[in-house]
Amino acid sequence: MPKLMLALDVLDESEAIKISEETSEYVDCIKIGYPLVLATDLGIIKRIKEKTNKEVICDFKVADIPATNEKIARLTLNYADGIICQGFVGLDSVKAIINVAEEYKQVGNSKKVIMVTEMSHEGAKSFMQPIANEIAKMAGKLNVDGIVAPSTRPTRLKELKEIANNAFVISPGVGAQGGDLQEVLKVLDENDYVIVGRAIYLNENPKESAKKYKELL
Ligand code: O7M
Repeated sequence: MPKLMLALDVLDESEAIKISEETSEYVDCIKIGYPLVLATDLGIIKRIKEKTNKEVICDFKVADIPATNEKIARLTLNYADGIICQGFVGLDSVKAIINVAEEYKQVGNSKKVIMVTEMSHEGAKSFMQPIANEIAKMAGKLNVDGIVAPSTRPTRLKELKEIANNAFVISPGVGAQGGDLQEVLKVLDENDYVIVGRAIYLNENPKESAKKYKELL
């Protein structure tokens, strides 16, 4: 059974803390990205970790030259347990992030690097989909910890998971984006994560919704 990753894309700190505390019984990992960090500050990652004791992955989909990626990774991994980057920028840019994570590993602090292959929205079909298999191959070459692949396209999810076969998969698209959870469950295993955001945090009872997803998984 895959694990549940909460996408905590709310814009208010007290709401973020309330939802993450309420749902923590059912959530395995919390993903925080630009919406919440820009609405508050990078320290929100630490504050959510302290309140929930959960692993927190930072989703900045980092996509810059190696020197800039390195700076972003250093600042982010100071707080987060893992960082999400784009793969389309190429091997050297992703490697710069892996190098920073390696420095942490050397002092016994494990940090995850997760790389986006193909995104879940319609527009991803135009430019990302045609190169996504190559990006997934690069995931294997670089030995990244995980990849991001879409629950909105279970066939593509399966292909990308098979190509990047040493990496776990974190997969968005179930819930608000209409992905078919039953199909997704045929593809993902116990090392992988289903990402759910709005279907939990916009629900009038986020705890019940998180419980429902945990049970479905
Ligand atoms: O369940 P939702 O649709 O409210 O939220 C999905 C989350 O996953 C949200 O944080 C998105 O930014 C993110 N996401 C996608 O929806 N599609 C992608 O292709 C990739 C991501 C993502 O998490 O990338 C790391």
